[in-house]
Amino acid sequence: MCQQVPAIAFATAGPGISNALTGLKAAKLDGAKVIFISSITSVAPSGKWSLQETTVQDIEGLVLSDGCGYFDEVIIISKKEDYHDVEKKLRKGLNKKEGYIVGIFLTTKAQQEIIDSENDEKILLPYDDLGDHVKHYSQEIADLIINKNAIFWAGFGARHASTLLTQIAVKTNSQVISTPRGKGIFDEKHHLYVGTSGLGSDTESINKILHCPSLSAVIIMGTRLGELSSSYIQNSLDKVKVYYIGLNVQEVKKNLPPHSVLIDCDIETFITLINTYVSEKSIPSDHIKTISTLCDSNKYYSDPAKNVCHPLDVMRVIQEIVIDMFDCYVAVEAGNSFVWANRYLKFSNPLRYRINTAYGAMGHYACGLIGIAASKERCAVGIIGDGSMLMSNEVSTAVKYGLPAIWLVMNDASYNMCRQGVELLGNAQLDCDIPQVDFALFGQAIGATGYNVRNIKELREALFHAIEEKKPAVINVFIDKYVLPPLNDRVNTLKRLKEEAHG
Ligand SMILES: Cc1ncc(C[n+]2csc(CCOP(=O)(O)OP(=O)(O)O)c2C)c(N)n1
Ligand SMILES: [Mg+2]
Repeated sequence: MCQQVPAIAFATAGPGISNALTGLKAAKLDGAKVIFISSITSVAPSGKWSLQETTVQDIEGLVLSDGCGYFDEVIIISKKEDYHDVEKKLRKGLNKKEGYIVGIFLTTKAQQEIIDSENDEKILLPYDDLGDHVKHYSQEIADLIINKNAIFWAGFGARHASTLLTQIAVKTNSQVISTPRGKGIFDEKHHLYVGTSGLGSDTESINKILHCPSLSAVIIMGTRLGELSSSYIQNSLDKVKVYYIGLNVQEVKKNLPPHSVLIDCDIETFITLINTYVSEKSIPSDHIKTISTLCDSNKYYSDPAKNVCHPLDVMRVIQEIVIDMFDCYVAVEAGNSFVWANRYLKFSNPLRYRINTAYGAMGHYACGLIGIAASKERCAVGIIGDGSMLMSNEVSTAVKYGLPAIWLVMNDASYNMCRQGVELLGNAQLDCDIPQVDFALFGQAIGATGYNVRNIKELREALFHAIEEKKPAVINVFIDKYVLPPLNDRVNTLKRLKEEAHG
């Protein structure tokens, strides 16, 4: 997805398809390009109740005319001639920069037919034509960032514009906010970085900057500003100009203040245009301060008497070893890991941090970690809750293919985000306990290296060793379940939504 290359996934009929739906929906919401290929059994139900029977009817319900289903398009192949249209449809769909999830389903009859390949022409992505309004707005925005005070707010869609965005922000002294998926597009240690918006964010300080009287514009790009990406703080931007740049303006429209200017353009192209108006201006090096990370403090939070790690110390060691020392990929799972990592980890490079804020399915990265590790370029470290790890994982696949994937399990014997969320909302307690699991043993049983960690020294050693080894590993970190993560933002959003619903 990061390289804009489509992925192909295969599954069997019946449960193969239904098990894939969560992943496909998440991919759709993330703007990925996936060609999903599966068998189906027949066009209509046979009436014989055969095992795993899957029909055209079952599949057609997965795509909706308003674009909100599991697929953008499904293609049913029930006879040889049905292949004729496939190439045309794939060319059209894969040319869309905003993502495309297509399902190709072959009936049992079609699976037995062999077709000749007639065309091996490459599928090329066309370049966008620049309309006059795009040129006009690029000049207007350039003028604002050069002569006034404007802020960039970048999401994952801006990842390919990282270098240019950085140059422009530094040259014009413009501050940058990022969404969780946009972390690292602009160096989070740079003094112009404001912080990460959405779940876990420090909304108070971000809001202070967004409502500073001298601010004239907010330039948003590459994010749909969904709840976990924004906490909907954009709705309060009524005193400044708001610009949205991206190829999906219609999708985002309702989630922006009404006075926003929507610029339907590829972000990289638009940023390149802005850059042509921004003159070369170097900032003297002594003006460049950096933001400190958890590692810059002498303070540790774990209480040795408790024999468990404080989550902030875990984040500190991840910052120190996983990010700053080894520049690994980091993926975080739904649950408290989302909150701790969004707020406290700082990335200086794009495409290192992965989080699925749109769908937030537990198991997303306990499984998806292997996809990131498959490049074998660098280790992929997943920060995964114990509940998610028990729900599903792909440690065995990593062992089979010798992938450099490390599952760092935040073991609090609890569905803790639910436990603490319910408490913070003032609702009656739910049973969120999970029996404590020895995930080191679990990892070893599958063939990975397993580590049990109860303090920061052990965590440092385990992480260092696992990353150096570049083999599948499960690091079971016992953490303090009573510490509250910075969840207030989400809690307040939920309270506000509840109030709005009740008028
Ligand atoms: C498939 C799925 N089921 C349920 C949820 C709702 N949910 C979100 S976080 C969470 C608890 C996660 O527990 P754990 O993985 O142990 O993480 P923790 O919050 O304890 O760190 C649940 C049940 C979800 N996001 N996805
Ligand atoms: Mg847990």
